[in-house]
Amino acid sequence: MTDLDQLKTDALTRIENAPDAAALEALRIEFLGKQGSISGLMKTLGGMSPEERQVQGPLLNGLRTETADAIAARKEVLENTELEARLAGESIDLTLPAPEVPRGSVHPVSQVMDEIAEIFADLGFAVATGPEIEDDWHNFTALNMSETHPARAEMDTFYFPDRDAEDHRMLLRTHTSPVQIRTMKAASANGGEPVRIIAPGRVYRSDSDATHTPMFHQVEGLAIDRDIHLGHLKWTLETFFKALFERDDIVLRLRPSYFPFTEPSVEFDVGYSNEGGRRVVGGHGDAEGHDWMELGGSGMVNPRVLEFAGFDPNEWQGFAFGLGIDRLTMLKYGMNDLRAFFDGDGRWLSHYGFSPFDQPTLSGGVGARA
Ligand code: FA5
Repeated sequence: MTDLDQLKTDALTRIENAPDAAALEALRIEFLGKQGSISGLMKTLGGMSPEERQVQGPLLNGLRTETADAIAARKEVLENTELEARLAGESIDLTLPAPEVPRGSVHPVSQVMDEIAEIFADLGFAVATGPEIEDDWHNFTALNMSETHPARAEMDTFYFPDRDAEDHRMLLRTHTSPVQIRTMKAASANGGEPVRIIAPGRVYRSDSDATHTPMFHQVEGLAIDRDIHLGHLKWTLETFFKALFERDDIVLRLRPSYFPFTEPSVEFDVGYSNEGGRRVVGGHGDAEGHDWMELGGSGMVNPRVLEFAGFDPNEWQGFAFGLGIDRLTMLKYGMNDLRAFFDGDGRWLSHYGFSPFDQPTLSGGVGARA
């Protein structure tokens, strides 16, 4: 065997056995790099006689090509092996069960707020909002409660120490009624236009026991037009409760009452019965085994309030109502402790909460029932 044959056998064997890309690269440098052994032999061609070069030239060229081809072939094998190993390691077993991801739930109060907005949207009411940090002008004065009005004291109010730029006392709104004022002012600024809004949201009163919490939820309703009367209010409330409780036998009782911002004022109750310790809405409250539950206050918007908000009371009238959403939620979903709503207990929420992907929808909607 010539030296050349020996070199070739040696090179091809080592290339064939190179364990990885780095070892293969080292061999390429060793044989074919600038200082490589085969490159060195190629350089000797220049010093040979033409006869010798004619013999050695093809041999050396052949050796160089074969070595380069062997390196390329080995490189491909190594790359394929590496790819296969990676694919095997990264394979996904689609039959494995998906890992459990803890999922939140929709709070019953949020659920009922959505249902309320849905029903009133069917009746043509838009949703309006207002700030929870209010000034006493919007919360009281514009609602016909002057500085000295006794009704101010009835709503135990959380006040801030500061006053705003117009020297109004700042407070946490005690009801959603200031949204009436803000909405009417915006509508009267355009020269006066009909209004139909509901305003759901948080309200605050410094008061806490089994049926009262310092923060609770109300929804305000307001309809202003040129020919609104108490009959519209009664129909609207009745239609709303029938849709919310998904029952046609809802009986509403309106009782004369007093709110400074409505005249006349009425409180409204719904009839319910007690079934197995659970209140079930429906039927006449005076019937055997039945009673009435107060759900909110309402009335025709006091002409003074219309004036405060920029409407001419000789031309415009309206009705307004405000009801407690938390009590409504208790009635609809059969719960009996208001305070549990705000404890943030995960077990309570997973029991009473609603899946964000599978919420109950109102069967039929208002159109089907009206
Ligand atoms: C008002 O807040 C009036 N703004 C309602 C109104 C609006 C009258 C528009 C006329 C026109 P009242 O203080 O009665 O009224 O509260 C209304 C409802 O909120 C109550 O019927 C009750 O359901 C609920 N509510 C009142 N205080 C609490 C409380 N501390 N915790 C839970 N719910 C409450």
